[in-house]
Amino acid sequence: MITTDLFATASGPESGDEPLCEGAVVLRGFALVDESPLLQALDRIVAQAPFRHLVTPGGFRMSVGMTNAGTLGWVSDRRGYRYDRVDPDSGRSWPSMPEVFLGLAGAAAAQAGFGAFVPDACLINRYRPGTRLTLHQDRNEHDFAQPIVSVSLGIPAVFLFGGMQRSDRPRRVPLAHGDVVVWGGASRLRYHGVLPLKPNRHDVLGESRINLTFRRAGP
Ligand code: MD3
Ligand code: FE
Repeated sequence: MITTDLFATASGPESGDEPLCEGAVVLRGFALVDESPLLQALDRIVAQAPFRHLVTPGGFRMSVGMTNAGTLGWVSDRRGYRYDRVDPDSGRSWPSMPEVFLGLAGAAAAQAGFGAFVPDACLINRYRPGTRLTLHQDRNEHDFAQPIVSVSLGIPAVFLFGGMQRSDRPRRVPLAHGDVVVWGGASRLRYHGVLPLKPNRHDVLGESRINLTFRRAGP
C-alpha cells in the first residue's frame, strides 16, 4: 500500500521487516534505493584495495575474497584475526568509508531500533559460486553492544544463523540483492555462516555476491 510509505517516519519498524530473533531483523530490499551510488562507491574501494584471499591462523586460504573500507579493516594471517588501520597488501590506510555506506548503515540500524550507529569498519566479502563461509562468531570488535549491519548484493545466498554454541542447529535464511540484516543485542554473538553459493549470475555483479558488513570495531 502506497500510503504506508508516504507516512513512513525516518526510523522505526516497517511492516516488511522480518524479525529473526531477539535483536536481529531482515530488512528486505532496504539497500535497493541506494543501489547505483553503493556500486559506484564499491568500485572506488576495490580499485584502491583489491579483493584478496586471507590466510587463517591455521594456515588455510579463505575462499571468500575480502577487502575493507573505513579507519579499521579486518585482517587475518598466521598471527591471528584482528582489526588494523593499514592494508597489509599496500602498506597504506584502507579506503575511506563512503558517505552512502554511512548513511545506509545508520538508517538500517535506526529502523531496527539501534540509534546512533556510526561504523568505523566495513568488511567487504566477495563470494563466487562454490564459495562458503564456515560457522563462526564475530568477536574481534571492542564493544558487543554495537550491532553489525550486513548488506547483500549480487547473486543470492543462504545464510546460516546458529545459536550460542557451534553445535546448535542453524536456521537457513535466504538473502537476495538489496537485503539488509541488522544483528544486535542477544543475536550479536551467535554462530553464523554462509552455505556454498549455487552457480548463478546477477545482471550487474555477474557471478558474484558482495556482502558489506558494517561494524563499530574500535572504542
Ligand atoms: C550474525 N559475513 O563477515 S553477514 C562476516 O554474508 C560474515 O558475508 C557473512 O559473517 C556474509 O563475519 C554474513 C551477516 C552477519 C555478520 C555478522 C554477524 C551476521 C552476524 C554477527 C553476529 C551474528
Ligand atoms: Fe561473521
